[in-house]
Amino acid sequence: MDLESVKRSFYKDVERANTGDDIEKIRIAYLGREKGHITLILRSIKDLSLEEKRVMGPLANELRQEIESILRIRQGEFHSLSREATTIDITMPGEKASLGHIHPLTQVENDIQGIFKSLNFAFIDGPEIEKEHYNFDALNIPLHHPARDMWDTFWLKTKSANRNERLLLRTHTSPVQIRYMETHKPPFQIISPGRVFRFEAIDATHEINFHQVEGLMMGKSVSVANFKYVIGLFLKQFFGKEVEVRFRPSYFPFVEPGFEIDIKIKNKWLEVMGAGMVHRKVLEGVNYDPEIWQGFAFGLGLERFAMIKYNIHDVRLFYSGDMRFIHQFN
Ligand code: FA5
Repeated sequence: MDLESVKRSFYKDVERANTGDDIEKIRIAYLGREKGHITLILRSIKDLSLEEKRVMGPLANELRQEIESILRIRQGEFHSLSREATTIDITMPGEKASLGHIHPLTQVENDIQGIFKSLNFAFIDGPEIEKEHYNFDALNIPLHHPARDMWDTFWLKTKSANRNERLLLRTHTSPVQIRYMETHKPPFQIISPGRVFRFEAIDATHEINFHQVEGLMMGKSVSVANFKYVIGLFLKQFFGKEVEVRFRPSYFPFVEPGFEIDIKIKNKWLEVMGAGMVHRKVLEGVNYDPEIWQGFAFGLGLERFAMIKYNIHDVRLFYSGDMRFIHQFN
């Protein structure tokens, strides 16, 4: 038989099959080691000319694979039908349901929230699509301020509906500070975790889409000492042990003084958050009297904390979709 007729007769036979046994018979008729139709064809290929071999070899193998997979599917169908028909043996061990689990980043976010809640911080949410005003201007970063270059921005083509303002994907969680202060009177302490976006080159410690947790504590006598104390408590609880921490002077337009905090892992410092005392211009912008109210703010990188806690060397793994990575956190 030639390939075409073998194929045609195979499909006819499969259509007629009514049981798993029928399928097994078809398997032997076509793929049987001695006289299976496909086996015979494959065996005869060696007698063909080189030209013919090149054509027939792949075609015959393709048909063999097609037949194998059809038979496997049909056999499976008959198998499950026959199982359904039998009575259930309740003494058999059950089939284990496979359960999903929390993504490591969500886990770290939950841990961080839990710690700050225990320190009496309230949890606040903010929008991922943000107005230019909240992401920049109200944070003392007006248009043409060179500090805008610190945050490479994804701008949206659409403008805000009511005021025709420019919209963007927020580059940090700091706009939540302004939104909250505009509508609340101090004293208070809040945290706001969320997704942020930056149009920058990706590498082992930088993603274009990552998460921050913003913190803001406002009161009449809040100082840098309070910040150091709160962050110290947080770090100790989060890592479950003392970690080596370094405060470095730094610049953010919305704080004064400003600093960055690094944690030492494997003898290398990794920057994990920016922080500082809220700038008086920001306070004035939300109608807080800077002579009365002062506060500290910080923005930490969630992925960086997860990387240190679980010893992960590359931030890109979190979004890789590689289940071998994700399942390690079951
Ligand atoms: C800020 O975004 C400031 N809004 C932080 C801040 C808040 C300062 C309040 C003062 C007061 P920065 O760009 O440094 O700062 O980002 C903060 C943290 O986010 C970094 O320390 C780092 O942990 C993390 N981070 C920054 N860029 C990336 C990135 N591309 N991928 C992953 N994590 C990042």
